[in-house]
Amino acid sequence: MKELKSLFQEKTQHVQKDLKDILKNHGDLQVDTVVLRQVIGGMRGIKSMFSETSLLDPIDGIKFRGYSIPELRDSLPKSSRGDEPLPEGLFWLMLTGEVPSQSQVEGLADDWEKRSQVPEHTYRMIDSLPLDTHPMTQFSMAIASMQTESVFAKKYAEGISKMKYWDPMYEDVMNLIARLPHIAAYIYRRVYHDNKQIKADESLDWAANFAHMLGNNDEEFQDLMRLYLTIHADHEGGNASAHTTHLVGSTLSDAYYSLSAGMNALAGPLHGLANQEVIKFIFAMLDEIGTKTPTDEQVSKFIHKTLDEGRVIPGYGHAVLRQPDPRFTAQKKFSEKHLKEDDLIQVVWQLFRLVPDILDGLGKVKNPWPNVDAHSGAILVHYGIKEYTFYTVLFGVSRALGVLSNLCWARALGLPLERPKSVNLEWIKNYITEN
Ligand code: AMX
Repeated sequence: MKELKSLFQEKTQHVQKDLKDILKNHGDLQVDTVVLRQVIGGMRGIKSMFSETSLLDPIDGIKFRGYSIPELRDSLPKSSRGDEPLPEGLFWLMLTGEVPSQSQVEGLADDWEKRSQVPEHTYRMIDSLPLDTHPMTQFSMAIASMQTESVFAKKYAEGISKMKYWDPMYEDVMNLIARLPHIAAYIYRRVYHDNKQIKADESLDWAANFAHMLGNNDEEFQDLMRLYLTIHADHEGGNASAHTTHLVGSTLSDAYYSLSAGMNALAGPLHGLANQEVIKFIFAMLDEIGTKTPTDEQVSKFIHKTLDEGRVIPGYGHAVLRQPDPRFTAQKKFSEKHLKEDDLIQVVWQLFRLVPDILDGLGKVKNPWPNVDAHSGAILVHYGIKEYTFYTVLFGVSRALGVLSNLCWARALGLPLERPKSVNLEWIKNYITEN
């Protein structure tokens, strides 16, 4: 899509100029201090990365180019058959900083449709894996297997100038995003539906076509997928999947290597896998209590038991957020509109009433509120996607939009190889003695 590509290039030139001036005139201005707790404790909160696509506020939650989730739901173009924003629009916004018009998102959807041919060997590679291979493993390997198609890797081998890196990176990113729903749906149908594959419907937008290929043509489900794929896309640069993708990309690995690595980070239970862990937790609780409609007392007892066993309550807590996650709230609003009679949704809301006070009572949890993963599983179960080991793949398809637009920016701005400094225990002890 020429229009998006040239707009992106134009925008990057302005930012490039700004960054150059900033580095020249203010490069030594201090933005943060680092204490030993952060060195040992996962670098929490250290301001040390540059990412244009979104910014996370502990209270207000994520803002994509200044737009909060409720604002996105109001401002981004929608399908004529739904009320939720089209993820194509969010990608455009992240890449350019501008809210696209209806015809621009339709053009982008058409472009992705044209680029969506998955190489045959990727399907053969997926087919060679045992059926019980975790869907995230299949997804990450499928992405890496398409590296054979990388335009960036080919151009780099030919000796392209570093001023032009952004161009083949943009092509890889567009091709990759176009193919992800096809790969994800293929994995889903292969593992859970006897490999009965469903052909793409070219008339549908990116998210609705994904819903169709998964096997559900309900318009409400298609709209859910638009919302889901929008709200999971980005959470600024420091979260594990975004940071991993960026780190790998900073070595000039192409988009396929970088995204595959990012997906491996998303597959961890403290990150994207939490969405599968939440529904497992709810099912285990209902199973043990023996009812679909437990009392508050029964639920509280189960939460306490889980904590006493030294386990976390999945879907609650966050490294940055200090309020209920607006992505949770957006899913709650969707459920209030469409699914409020559903027993499982009621349990999600019951947990929302009970868990925060219990976590607060532990006296150590910095954020007792629900995150994005606390709600999604129960909604998916309602629409027939009950196979929860697949949930993180859905998250991954969405997260690709954010981390890959970031990768385009990184190459356009010539951001360098990431290389923070690590220290050992001896260094820390000496430092303490000296200070
Ligand atoms: N249940 C029980 N204990 C929790 C908790 C939860 N949901 N969230 C935090 N804690 C505990 C931590 O384990 C830690 O305990 P410790 O001192 O004994 O090790 C203590 O509270 C302090 O942790 P924190 O500073 O509040 O959180 P963090 O920044 O270290 O970790 C997170 C953040 C998300 C990993 C953590 O809240 C957690 O494990 N939550 C459950 C898993 C989850 O929902 N992950 C998804 C996050 C969103 C995403 O990436 N998709």
